[in-house]
Amino acid sequence: MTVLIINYLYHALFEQPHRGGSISNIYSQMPQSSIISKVDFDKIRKDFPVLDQKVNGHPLVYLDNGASSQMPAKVADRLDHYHRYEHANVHRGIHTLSQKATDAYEETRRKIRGFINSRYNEEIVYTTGTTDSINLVANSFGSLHFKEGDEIILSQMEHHANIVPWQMIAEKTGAVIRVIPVLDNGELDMEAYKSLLSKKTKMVAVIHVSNALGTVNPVKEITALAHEFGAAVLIDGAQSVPHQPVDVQDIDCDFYAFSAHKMCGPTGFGILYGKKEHLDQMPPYRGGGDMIDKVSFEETTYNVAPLRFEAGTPPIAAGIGTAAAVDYLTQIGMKNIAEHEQELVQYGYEQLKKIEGLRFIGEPEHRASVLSFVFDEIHASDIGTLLDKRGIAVRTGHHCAQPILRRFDVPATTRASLSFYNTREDIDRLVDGIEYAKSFFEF
Ligand code: 7TS
Repeated sequence: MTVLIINYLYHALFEQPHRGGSISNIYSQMPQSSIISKVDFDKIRKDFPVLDQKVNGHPLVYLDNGASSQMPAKVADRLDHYHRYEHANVHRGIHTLSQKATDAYEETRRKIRGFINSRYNEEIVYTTGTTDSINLVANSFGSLHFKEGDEIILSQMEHHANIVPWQMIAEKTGAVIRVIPVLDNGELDMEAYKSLLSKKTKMVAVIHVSNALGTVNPVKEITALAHEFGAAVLIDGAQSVPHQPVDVQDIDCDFYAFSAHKMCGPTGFGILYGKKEHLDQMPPYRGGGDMIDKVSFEETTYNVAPLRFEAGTPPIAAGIGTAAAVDYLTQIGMKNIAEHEQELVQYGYEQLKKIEGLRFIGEPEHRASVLSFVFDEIHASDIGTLLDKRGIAVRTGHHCAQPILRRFDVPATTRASLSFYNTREDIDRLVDGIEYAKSFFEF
């Protein structure tokens, strides 16, 4: 009986495979006229009520999107509606409300599949964020495949979320971590990467877009090179999915991790994409309800992937809100978002470069959404505090990427991280704010 119910749920939740092609399912389902070709980004800004406020007496300029992006009213409304009228637990109730919640929650899997063009719904694992996604792979894939002397290749520009989980599993299994160095311009040293690869390499885990430098890494090439040696590849996509179209079949990576709260969605929800062939083999990472097939004190058997990785009551509302965020971004078009942000980040780069004493950390050829800089005579936290007095929100510090800051011999940077709802005026306000901050320090 239990098996029958699981089979029923499995077939109800997951559809047939979606093969190849670079056009995402979501685009192909949508009438072309509903995809805005020339987007009015000034109008789009009005979708974000949070941006329409004063902070310390000044209109807010929000340039901390790398930490977390803002939520449009449509996504907030979706969350509110769920909480008020639709709430029930998922994957268990026979009653209508529970089935409706399950349908809405599972719809997210289908939407994410289209958004990143994965092949199957079952390749989309729900997690609580990028950090959780990477921990899942490190623990589950790592405990299955790593042994003494195997090598895990990371890069020098990783976020701590893509360093520490690998160190923890390396300690348990005897695997060894190797690091791809970063060049002076903030790009990966690809020649060094090639020389690190060997038959011992079991995993290459690299960031798609650096949260500390803005560098866009050649993840397709990195993946192809790793596959020549039979190694699996995990891409940390926390800073890429919100800013550009991502196609996991085109990259051909084995795993891809990202967070909803950096792409106009709620906190507490994230995604792990994993190739079916891997997920089907991987053992569960957490135990509890929902992830099992049969439980007895003698023996427990597990559910199929991805449910095997989703123990306990999940963040249902956040999952449903994420589908609304995907709809919202898809309606604007990720290609339009990427083009707009490219224009904006280039403008920001040129304007900031004119400021005397400002030094960029990272000057890569391909940059996405991040401008990270220092002044030799002023600490980043002083800049950040003075910008805040002008209503300008930036992040200062090591951005949870201490190794790369050490590489550039700085303890902290000031980071402006952009989103599509930012404007040239926001950049101009940032430049004014920096001049204001500088005026407190005579040198
Ligand atoms: N990977 C990258 C590249 C990130 O930028 C972040 C968060 C994470 C992983 C972790 O994501 P989480 O949602 O699991 O926390 N980055 C930042 C940042 O740059 N400032 O605050 C958080």
